[in-house]
Amino acid sequence: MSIAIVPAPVSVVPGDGTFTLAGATVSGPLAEYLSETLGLAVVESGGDVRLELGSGAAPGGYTLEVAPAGIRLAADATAGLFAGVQTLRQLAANGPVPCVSIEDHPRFSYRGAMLDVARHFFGVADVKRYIDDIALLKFNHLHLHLTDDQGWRLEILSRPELTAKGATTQVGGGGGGRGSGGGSGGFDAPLFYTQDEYREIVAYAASRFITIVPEIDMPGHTNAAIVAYPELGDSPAEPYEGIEVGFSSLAIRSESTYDFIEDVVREVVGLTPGPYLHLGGDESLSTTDEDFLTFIARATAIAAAHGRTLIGWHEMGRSRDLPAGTIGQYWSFTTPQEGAAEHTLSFVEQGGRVIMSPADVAYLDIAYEPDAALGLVWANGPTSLEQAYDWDPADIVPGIGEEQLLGVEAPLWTETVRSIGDAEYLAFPRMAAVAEIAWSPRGARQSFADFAGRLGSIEAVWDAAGIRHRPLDG
Ligand code: TNX
Repeated sequence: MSIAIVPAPVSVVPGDGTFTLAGATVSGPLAEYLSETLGLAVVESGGDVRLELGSGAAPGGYTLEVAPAGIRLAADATAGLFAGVQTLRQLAANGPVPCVSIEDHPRFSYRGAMLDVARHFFGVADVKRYIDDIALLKFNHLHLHLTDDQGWRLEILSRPELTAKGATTQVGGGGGGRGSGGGSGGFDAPLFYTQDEYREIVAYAASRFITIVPEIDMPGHTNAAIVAYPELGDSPAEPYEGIEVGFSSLAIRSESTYDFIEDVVREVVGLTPGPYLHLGGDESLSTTDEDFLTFIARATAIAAAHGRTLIGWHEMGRSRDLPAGTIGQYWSFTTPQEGAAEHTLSFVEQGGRVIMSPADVAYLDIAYEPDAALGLVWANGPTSLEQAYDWDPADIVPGIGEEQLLGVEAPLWTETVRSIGDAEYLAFPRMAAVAEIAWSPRGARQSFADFAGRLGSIEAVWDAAGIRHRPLDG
């Protein structure tokens, strides 16, 4: 019996025979979750499937032993057990569980997905679904792009107009449609998260061992904030439903801009338990170079005073005044374009590390093929599954290797994405390719053909969970 797991584990030693899940019991931490996902009956202790803490497995990792008489899954921390459960779900997807001995641990501690809820809004139920989708592939961070020109999506109590006036629009209009990502009409619900809803997302993510990384993009991508509070801009702004970028900027020389950042950061940090805060910094094409540097130094200092590790898109590395340890997120191509390598190295020189999201391979919003109804075509796109698999984050920027990398992230921008089903179609199967790059140590990865051959097993899980995906042979 073949054993196919995505992302590829560190070591897989097949055994003889199978274990039958039907009628089996489960005990230990996460027993309830296994009961929900695989239908096992929970028992106090001594289950046929035993989940155990304290194994000596590597950080974030697990060991899984499947024998005809029972299954033992062990890890040092519950997050490792959770990763092992995802492996077990794949092993169980195609009938009896094959006997096997697996040792596994992640290559990178930061394995991220990003959802843009600004261009099109996605309600709480949709975000929870995406959280479950990415958990299956052992992602452990969800970056939410919460603000952009088209909308401000998080309630800020000290700045009520941000959502009263700045959240009424999204790409292509169609306000309302909450829960379906908009565009379907018929509903009249607001296109933002109340603070309670955001807390609900954070808690749900935590139950899947996923850390929410909130992004408040600045000084560009701020049209919606300026619609809400005109004093934040140098000129008045109108609500925007198009897909151009680079036309907005906060007023750099006005003190009210920095009061605003203080208010927003204070509230976002108060709502978000994770260690990271993403401040954007990309595509500030309407901000002069001098103003950009002035702004980044002040804005990052305000944010860092709230005790979080900051993340910025790689353009932020133009600044040499970053708080120590600020993380750079690289979104140029696998061959770095103008300035991108230098700007990314600047984070490392200032004591930080790097998250790799090369747009020509890791952007899930790029179309799969020319003339596709879904997805953008730029970044050398279309982007095939093979292209999404065939790269390595340690080979992109000279001077940024394994040690300098915090991890890898697959962003999904939503200019063309109007429903969570559309999001899933663009994400799967390419997100499985990025997951393997983020999780599997280099030595555990083989050829694209080997990867593609293993995808059938995870497809069975996608189908059982009702996750939309592009046909694997398409
Ligand atoms: C570039 S990536 C952007 C986004 C767009 C995306 C579309 C980045 C930091 N900025 O504003 O949505 O391309 O693929």
